[in-house]
Amino acid sequence: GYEYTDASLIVCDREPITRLEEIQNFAFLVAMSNDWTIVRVSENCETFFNVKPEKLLGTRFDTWVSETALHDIRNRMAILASTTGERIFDVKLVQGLPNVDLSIHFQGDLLIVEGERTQKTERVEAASMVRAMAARLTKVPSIEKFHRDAVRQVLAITGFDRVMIYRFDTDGHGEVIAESTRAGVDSFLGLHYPASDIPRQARELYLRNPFRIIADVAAPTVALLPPADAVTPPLDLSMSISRAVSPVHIEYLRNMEVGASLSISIVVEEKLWGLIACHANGPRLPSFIMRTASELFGAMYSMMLESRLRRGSEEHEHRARALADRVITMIAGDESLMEDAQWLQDMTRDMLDCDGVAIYRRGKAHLHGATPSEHNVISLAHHLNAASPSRVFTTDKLASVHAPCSETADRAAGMLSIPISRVPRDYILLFRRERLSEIRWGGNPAKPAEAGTESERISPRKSFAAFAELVRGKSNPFSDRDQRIGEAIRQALIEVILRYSDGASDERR
Ligand code: BLA
Repeated sequence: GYEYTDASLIVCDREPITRLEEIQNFAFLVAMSNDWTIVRVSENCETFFNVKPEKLLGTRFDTWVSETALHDIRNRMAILASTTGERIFDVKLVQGLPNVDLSIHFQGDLLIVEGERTQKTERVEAASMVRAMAARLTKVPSIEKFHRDAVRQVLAITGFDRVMIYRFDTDGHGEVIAESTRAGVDSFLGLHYPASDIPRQARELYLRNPFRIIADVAAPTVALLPPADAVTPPLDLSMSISRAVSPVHIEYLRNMEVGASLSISIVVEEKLWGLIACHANGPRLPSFIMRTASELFGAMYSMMLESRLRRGSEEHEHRARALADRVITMIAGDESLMEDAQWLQDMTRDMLDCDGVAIYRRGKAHLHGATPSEHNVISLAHHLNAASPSRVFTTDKLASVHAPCSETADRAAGMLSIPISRVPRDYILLFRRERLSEIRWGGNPAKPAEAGTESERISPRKSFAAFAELVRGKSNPFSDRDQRIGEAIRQALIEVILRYSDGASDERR
C-alpha cells in the first residue's frame, strides 16, 4: 500500500473516475429500471434509435427496439447475474438502421445497455485467433521472451502503434518491461513512471474491469440525460465499456502525444500485476469482436504468467539453498572470507540485488561498494544491536531507522541486515542506492507539461515533483523473496560460525 502525504497527489486519488456522467462518442448508453423504463440515456442516441433522447426518457425500452434484439437481450439477462456483462454482436436493434454490437450489464437495480456500430471490415474468428496466440506463448522458454512475444502479437491483432507490458512495483510505481512498436515510434522500454500516474482508484477499478479503450483522445464526450441532481444520482459506470475517461488522464495522453489508448489488466493471484498498454498515434477503435478477443487473450496471458511466476519462485528457492551451501563450503575452507565484503557481494549478486555490502564483525567494519561511512556502519551496528532485531530486517529508507545514515542517503538508501551471531551481534549489511537517481524515469519529468490553467488541479508530469519528494532517500524495496534469501544466508553463516567456535573451544580445551 502506498500512502500519499503530498496533498496534490491525494487529488488524483479522489478523481471520481466512474461517476463522470459521460461516455465516449463511439457508443450510446441506455439505463433502465426492471420494468424496462428508460431512466438515463446518452445525448447521442438519436443516431442509434432515430428518436430524440428526451423522447426516450420515461418510456419503455422494449417499445423502440426490434423483436430479435429484444429476444437476444432477454436471453442474455437470464445469465447476467452470474457474469459481469454480456455481449451480443451484429444485431438489428432498430429497423432501417445499421446493425450494432451490444454490451449489457446490471449496475445495482439498473440494466445498462450500450451499443456501437458493428464494424464489418475485420471479420475474424476471434476464438481461433486467441487459441493460436496462447499456444505460441506456451512454447516460449524464458519469461522475457514470453512478454516480448505477447506484445508483438497484440500489436499485430490490434493495429496499435506501441504495445507495452507495464509492471507495477509493490509501491505502485511501474516500469515498461516489454514493448513492441511500429517503425518510427519512440520507445518507452525500461522507463519507470510514478505511482500517481495511475492513481489508486484507477488501479482498483482495473482489477474489477480488466479492459478499457480510449478510442479518440480528441473526441468530444457525450453527456447522460437527464443531468444528475437530487433525484437522479450519478450513474456508476465501473463496468461500462464506453465510460468517458477522466480529463486529467486525457491531458496526460495529449502530453504523451497519444491519440488512442487501450489497456488490458494483467491480474496475478488476484492482484493487479500490470497492464498490457497500447497507444495509437491517432484515433483508433478496434471492432468490439477484436476488443473482446484481446480481452480474452489478456486473461489467458495472466493465467500463463501466474503459473510461470510460481514455477520461477520454486526455482529461486532451490537456487537460494544452493547458494547457502556454496557459502558454507567456501567459508569453511577459508575463514577470512567472513570479512571479505567484496566476495560476499559477488557471491550473492545474481540472487539479491544490492549496490554495497558491509560486514560488521568483532567491532570492525569491512566495506565494499556503495555503503554508509565506516563510522556510520559501526554506529548503525550498535543501533541494530540495541534495537535487537534477531532476524533479517529490511528497510527502503535507512535514514528513518538510523538518522546519521541520511548523510549517504543517495548511495545507501535501503538496507537488508543479517544478524550472524548472538549478542552482541555481528552483521552483514546489504545496501541499495536511492531509486530516484538510479532509474530512468519516463515522461521527461524535467520538462513540465503545459499548465492546465483552468483549474487548481495538479497536472500530469508536474506531479512528478511531488512524487519525487515522496521517494527521495528511498531505495527499491526489498521483497519477501529477498528477505528469504537473507534468511538462507543467515542460516548458512550461523552454521559455519558455530563450526568455527566449536573448533575454537576444542583448541581451548
Ligand atoms: C489512468 N494512467 C492511466 C492509465 C494508464 C496511465 C495506462 C489507464 C488508462 C489507459 O488505458 O490509458 C498511465 N500510460 C500510463 C503510463 C504509461 C502509459 C505510466 O502509457 C507509461 C508508458 N495521472 C497523472 C496524475 C493524475 C493521473 C498526476 O499523471 C492525477 C491527477 C490520473 N491516470 C489518472 C486517472 C486515470 C489514469 C484519473 C484513470 C483514467 C480512467 O480510467 O478514467
